[in-house]
Parts: sequence; C-alpha cells; structure tokens
Amino acid sequence: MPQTVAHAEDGHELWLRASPLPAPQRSALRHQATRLQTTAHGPTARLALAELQRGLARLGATPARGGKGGTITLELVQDSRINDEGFHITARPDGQTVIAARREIGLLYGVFHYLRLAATGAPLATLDLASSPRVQLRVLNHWDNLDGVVERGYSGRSIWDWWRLPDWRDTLYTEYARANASLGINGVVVNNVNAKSTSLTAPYIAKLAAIAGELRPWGIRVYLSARWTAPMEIGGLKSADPLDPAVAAWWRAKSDEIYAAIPDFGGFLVKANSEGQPGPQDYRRSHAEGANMLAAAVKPHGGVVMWRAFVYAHDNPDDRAKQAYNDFQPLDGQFADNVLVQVKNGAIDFQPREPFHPLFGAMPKTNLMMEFQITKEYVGQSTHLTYLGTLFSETLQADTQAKGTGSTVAKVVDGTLDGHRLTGMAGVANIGADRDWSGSIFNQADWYAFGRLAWDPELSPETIAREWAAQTFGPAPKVVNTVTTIMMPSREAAVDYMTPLGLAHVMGTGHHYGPAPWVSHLARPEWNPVYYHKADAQGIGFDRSAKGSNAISQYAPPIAQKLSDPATTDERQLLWFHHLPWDYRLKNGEALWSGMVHHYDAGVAQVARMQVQWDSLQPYIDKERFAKTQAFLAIQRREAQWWRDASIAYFQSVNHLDLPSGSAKPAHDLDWYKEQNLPYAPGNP
Ligand code: BDP
Repeated sequence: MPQTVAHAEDGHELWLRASPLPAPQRSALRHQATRLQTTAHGPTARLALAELQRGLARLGATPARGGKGGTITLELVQDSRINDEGFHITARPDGQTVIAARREIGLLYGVFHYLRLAATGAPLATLDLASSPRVQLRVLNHWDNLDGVVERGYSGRSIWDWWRLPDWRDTLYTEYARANASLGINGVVVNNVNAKSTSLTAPYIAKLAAIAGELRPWGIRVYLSARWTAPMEIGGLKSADPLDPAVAAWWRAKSDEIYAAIPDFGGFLVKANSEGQPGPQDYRRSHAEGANMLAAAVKPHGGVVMWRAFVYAHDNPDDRAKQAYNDFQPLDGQFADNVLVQVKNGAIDFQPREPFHPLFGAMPKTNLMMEFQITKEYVGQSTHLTYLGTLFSETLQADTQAKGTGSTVAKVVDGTLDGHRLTGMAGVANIGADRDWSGSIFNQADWYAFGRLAWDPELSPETIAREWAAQTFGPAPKVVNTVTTIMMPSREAAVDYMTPLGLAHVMGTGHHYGPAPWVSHLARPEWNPVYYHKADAQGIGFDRSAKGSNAISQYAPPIAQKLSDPATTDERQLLWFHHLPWDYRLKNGEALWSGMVHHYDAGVAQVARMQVQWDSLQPYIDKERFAKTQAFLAIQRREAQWWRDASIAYFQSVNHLDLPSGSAKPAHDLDWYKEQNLPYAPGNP
C-alpha cells in the first residue's frame, strides 16, 4: 500500500486539508504539542489557538489530555527582528515551542507557518525561525460584478452574495479568509476594476461592512474599486473633475461614510482612463491629480489609493506597450505618499510570457506595486495546467538595472531599492463559488504561489510548488516529486504551444481562449492579433527597437542596449522586440520558422509527458481529484494540439514555407480553425 492515500475529496479544503502524517512524525509532533496555550486572548489569538488545534488534529497529532510532553505557547513579545505582522518560532530540545509575535496577527501567521512545516515533513524539534512579510499590502483583486458574474472568472460565480448581504453571511467568507490568512494575504478588493457606482451607495457599504466583519479577525481589510464618475452618477454633481472642490468634498464625505461603517477600510483601487473607463484625463487632469484628490479623502483615516497604470487609449497611435510608461513616468514624484501606482507585470496584458514592465525601476519617487493575474485569462483558464509560480517569479527576479546590477523588480516592489515603506502586491483572484474555489485543483497552486511570493518575493517557485503539493496531496516523496515535476515546466509548455519566442496576444477575440492569430478586422488596431505578431511573407515580430516603436528606450540603458540587437536579446522575448525574417538564424542554428514549429511541437509533447506523469500517481491520489485532473489534462493535450496546428496553418498561409522534416501537418486546413468559435466561453464580459 502506498504511504499516503488521500480520501475522496473535491478540493474544497485547498492546501489546508493536511492528512495524517506518517506514524513516526505523527508521534513526534504529538509529543511536541502535548499542551497548547496562549498568553494573548483577543479574537485573532483565539483563532490562532483554534487553528493550531485543528491543524494538529488533521495531521493526526491531537494533543493527548494530561499526557507528558512539550508545550506550544503563543506569546506576544517585543522583538525587533520581526515587523508587526511577522513571527518568531523557537523550539528548544526541552520541549518548549514558542510562537511569538508583536501582534496577534503574527501569532496566526506563525501558527499557519508551523503547521506548514509540520505538513511538509520539516523537522520541528529545534527551531529558531523569524519571518516577516517583505511587502506591506498583499492584496487580492476580485473582478467580481454585483450580479455575481466574475469578469475573467473560470470557477463559477462570485463568492460575494451581495443580494443576501448583509443579513446572510455565507460561511464561505470565513473559509476564504482562513485560506488567505494561511498565506499572509491581508487585503481584498471585493469588486471589479470596471466598477459600478452602486458599490459606493449606503446599502452596499452596509453589505461591505458585513464582509469586513467576517474577514477582520483573520487580518484582512476590505477595499473598493471606485468608479471615477460616481459623484455624478450617485452624487448628483455635474462633474467628476478632480480639481473641482465639490468633487473633492463629495469623495471626502463618501470616505467618511465608509470609514464610519468600516473603521479599518483599506482604501480605493482605481482603473481610470483605460478601456473606456472614465478618469481625470476627461477633464484634462493627470493621473496624479486624480489619485491625489482621492488619496486626500482617505488620508485622515489611514487609507490608501491604488491607482492602476494599465492604460492605453484608442486614439493613441503609439505602440500600446509604450503608453502606460509615457503617461506615468513623467509623473514620478507627483503622487501623494498614500498612493500606490499598481503596475501589471508586463506592458501589454498578462500574456503567457511578457518582459517586465518598463515602469519598474523608472519611477523611484513613487510607491509602485505589482499586479499579477492569478486567474488565467490568457494561460488556459481553468482546464490547462500552467503553474504560474514560475511566471510570477520570473518577473520578480528580472533585473531592471535601474541602480546597477541587482536592481530586481522584487526590490522595487518590496521597497528596498528606493527606500519606500508603503509597498504592495496585488493578484487578480481566481476564486469563485465552485467547490474547488479556483476552477481546478492545480489552479489553487497559483493562489498559493501568489500569497507566498507576496510574503517573500525571493521564494523559489519550486519550493512553493513542493510546499503546495505536500499540503494538497500529502507529503509522500513520490507524490511531491512528481507533482513538482509536472508543475515546474508547465507554464513554459503553454508558452511553447501558444506564443513561442516572444509572440503575444494571438488569442481568440473577447474570451481570449484558443488560437486566433488571423484576426484583423476589429475596430481598434491593438485589439487584433495581427497588430502583435505583424507576420507577413518576409518575417514576423513587433519591431520595438529604435527602427521601430523604440519601446526598448523605456528600459535602463544597459537593458535597452542588449535589446537593440536581436542577437543579444533573450530568445524567449525575441519577437516581442524584433521583426525578423523567417530565415533568421536562432542561437541553435536553425531558421526562425523551423524553430517556431519546434517550439509548438515541444509544447504539445510536454503536455503529453504531463499526462503520463499524472497517470503514474493514480495509486496515491483520491479518485475525485485524480479523475478531474486527468480529464483536464486530456483537454489540455487536445487543445495544445489545436493551438499548434491552428498557429502553424495560419503562419504557413502567410509565409508559404514548408514544415521542418519530422513535424506533422496540421490536422485541418486554416478555414476549419477559423470557423471554431466559442460563444459561451466563460468569464467574458
Ligand atoms: C484585461 C481583461 C479585462 C480587464 C482588463 C483590466 O481582458 O477584462 O478589464 O484587463 O485589467 O486583461 O482592466
């Protein structure tokens, strides 16, 4: 019998399901934890103690009543090695374990960390481990609409039951808060960035206050996406001009009203002058003028404004990848100190691979926060297994060179590069009311990875994958090793079968699912895949060098220098920065076209490998989660082939080149691929 067989499960327990440890570890832990006590007694400390009890029980190590052994004590201390949310765990050979923190929330985080160590089989007898979050605001962004539809959501309806709030508080809220707290996530923007003013009306503030009450003991604050024209839509004003005193007064009064109901309200998130949303530029005011007006309204209450830099305008003919930088970089130094500018990881839009956004490192006087997309809008949505820990970490470890070598994006985001205290990382949530929360078991790993990286951007995605696997499927080495082997190259596989060598945004219109590199008829140029790949009979790729849009000039000189020449450009980003002839020689000597085809082939082959690896785990995984993942991998295998074949059929229709020998012809002709349409693909607003 294999060591760990999990029992039939639907994934609802996430990574907190912890199954009984193998016997020797179990009895060691039981011995270690014979008595549990806390010297703090507030609501969060009580939760921490209850979590410890519950976690130990799950691991099969329920403390024996009156038994002889060690004690775990939760204790508030003044400890300068940790910050207000940090914890310090010490375990001495005499059996005394202390989980210490400055605040109760640190005790809770410390307990979750202790349980994580236990569940992953780490030794616990002697410990001296201090840990503090490196990023201050660790926030999920829900793109949830008030009618329960989640924009770019692939896991069912919104978990927020606005209709029955505030009277009915679903138990899901607590479960959700607990999962977030186990990772250190401490903020939640509850509504879509494409916001409705209704969220700011009195009944909805009361509903939000009810949610806030459920999340508060778990250390989580609520935030709202604010619609710029709310003063007009629900306030009866004639304008939303940020410099109009009546507008500023309206937002001040609105903020006072919210804070009266929710004293620890976090603040506002704003999508302004982007994709049709209103904003200060409608009044010829800058993003800074808009953000600062709002920031002044929440400042007396300790709130912040997270102002998104995801902007591009339909009437701006410049390269879309340049527009955010052009709008925002000149404003460096103009934002109020309680504003964070929230920048997506790349300059276009959450593609399977993007170079890091050039704003990182270019606004030293501004609090810049990261926005990742956990929900996989462009990366296979719910059915493709594409672990995003590697994507997040690749961006965080990218070197902006802003202050010489080692000026990583992580250091911009955690504030150490430019000495910022107000720091943040946002993740667009992949959470819905489906039993498994995230649309698939493996998508839970992306939520997990986001939370862990927000706590510590230096963590390795492999460490995170191993932790997640051990907690989700049990610590048996065969399982953890195989699951990690599946996860680690999975996102690269998707890059290969969707957008190899730096291609981007060739997905189907609207829903962004499946291949459509041929689309060219949409009204705005940058809505069309042909805008991004620019393939013609001679070559392919977007020229962002000085001969082209010169987007490379937005990077620090040493980087721009490298990017100016295809030969010194990272091949994984080649066609993002260069338009090259089909016979351009890649580093391995093959022509660009055959290299592309080989990448498509490699992506499909990797998914086939993932299937075999998963199948080998059948004896170790409960039926339900095994079968669901197996079925999804079969979908992914079929669709990887679809991606490959459709892309090749289309590009061949443009370049009229033969396939390299050994590569199979697409299964259908191009017209067949063009005819595939998905009118009911989920998540499409
Ligand atoms: C794009 C999504 C769109 C979002 C937008 C945003 O397609 O649904 O509203 O980003 O981030 O990725 O505002």
